[in-house]
Amino acid sequence: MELHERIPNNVNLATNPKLKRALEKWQPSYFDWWMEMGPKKFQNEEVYLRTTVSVEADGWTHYDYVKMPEYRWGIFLTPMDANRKIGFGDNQGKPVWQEVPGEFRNQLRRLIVTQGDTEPASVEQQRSLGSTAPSLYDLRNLFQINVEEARHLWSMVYLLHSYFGSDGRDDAEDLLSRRSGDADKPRMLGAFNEPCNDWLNFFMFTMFADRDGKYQLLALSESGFDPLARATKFMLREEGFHMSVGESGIGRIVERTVDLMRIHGEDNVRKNGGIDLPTIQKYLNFWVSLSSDLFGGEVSSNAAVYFATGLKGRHAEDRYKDHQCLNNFYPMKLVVQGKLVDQDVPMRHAMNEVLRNDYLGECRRGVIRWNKILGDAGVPFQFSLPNRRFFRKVGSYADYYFNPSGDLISGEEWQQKKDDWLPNDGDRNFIKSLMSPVYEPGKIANWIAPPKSGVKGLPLDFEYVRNI
Ligand code: BYC
Ligand code: FE
Ligand code: FE
Repeated sequence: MELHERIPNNVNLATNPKLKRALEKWQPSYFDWWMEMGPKKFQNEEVYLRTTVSVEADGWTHYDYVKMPEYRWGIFLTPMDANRKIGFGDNQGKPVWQEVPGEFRNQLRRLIVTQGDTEPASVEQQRSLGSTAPSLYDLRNLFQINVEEARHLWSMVYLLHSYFGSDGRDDAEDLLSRRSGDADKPRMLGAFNEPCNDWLNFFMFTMFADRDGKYQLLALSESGFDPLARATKFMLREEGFHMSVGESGIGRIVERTVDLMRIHGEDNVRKNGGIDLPTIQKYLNFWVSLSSDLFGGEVSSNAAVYFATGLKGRHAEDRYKDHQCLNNFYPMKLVVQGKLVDQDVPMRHAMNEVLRNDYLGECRRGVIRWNKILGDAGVPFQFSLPNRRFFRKVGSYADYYFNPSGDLISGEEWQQKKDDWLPNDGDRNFIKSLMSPVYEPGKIANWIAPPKSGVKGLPLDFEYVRNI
């Protein structure tokens, strides 16, 4: 490990002066980006953060106070397995690639750039949230996620610089010049251009969009391009925390809402400064749909090529017997002449849907845990995942209207009902009205319950962010 380095890493930067120079040249642009587009304010405060310092199973992190601009963003890949073979597709059984195969260069570059683009995008989306944090504990968690997403950017930039020459260096610059939500230079994928400017959005984002991150990383960590597999495998270690912030955040909101209902009666949640359950359901509908779009089209020739070439696999390929998928089909409902009909799609073309299906299964398990909070409190309301066809902007369903149960409906019906299904201006303004900061150690905003425990066994009233 080379922790004394300017760029902590386990990729032998010290012995590769050309690469080191290239990354050190990119570094100042990165800092400019961080100061311009990273968390608004709070750059001089001391935040109790975990820093990734090695790839060992235990002791890979270090916890301490650090000012965010002094966070040591490093490059870490899981250790190489010299015998690793490509696990699927037309090249199954051949040794994995340590260099970019020329014939797949463009596809590989596109996958890495797309993955890389989401990381800074999420930091940009979340940059204003510090000014309305419900507690110091939550403020610290926000910044933890922000610095780690920025480290994920470093990971992808390392791959671009190491393996894609001057094209890769241009890509790395571009990753710093696109901006979430910008009309002229937007981020690449839909969900990463949506505002994420209140904490209900933030928790939904980390629950559902970061979980897309997890599944995409799982698929990329099967890649036959070994450096990509090793980089993404390591990123997955950090990802667990991001999703737990989302799931527990929503859980804490639900707990608080249930409390307010018990104290003041069912219909008075908003009046008493809490978030009513139907509003939570609407935000859930919104972010599940947007995040489902991140998996790409249901029927995708790109996905088929990624699988055939061995560039991007299925989540946990080991679970499957057949790693070729040449003779099987995936059943889907598709719209044909204005009607939903059952169709069998050749499996390789259905790989986006295979991954999305696994993802939605895990989302459903989260919803069940929130419903348990309601059930235990005797509240007769249950959250549900919207159908995968609901409110889609990408793929086979994008040109049609569906209700949350997945039935095809008319445009008029959509117009009439959409405000019951998705957050409307009134909902968004109400949520905004709840957002005021609580920076006193141990104190918490009215609309959310405290967490079960603090960070790393520390008490809740620990000063997670110092010198505010
Ligand atoms: N928005 O053939 P298809 C994360 C386009 S998140 C707008 O299915 P493809 C994180 C697509 O470009 C994980 N456009 O596309 C989370 C294509 O356009 P063209 C990020 C979209 O490329 C939280 C057309 O639709 N990682 O890490 O096979 C915080 C046809 O679609 C969208 C990855 O995404 C969209 N959502 O599949 C921080 C992994 N989706 O070429 C971080 C790498 C599709 O016809 N990326 N289009 O003009 C991929 O594997 C694939 O690019 C995708 C899309 C699965 C995303
Ligand atoms: Fe990430
Ligand atoms: Fe994440």
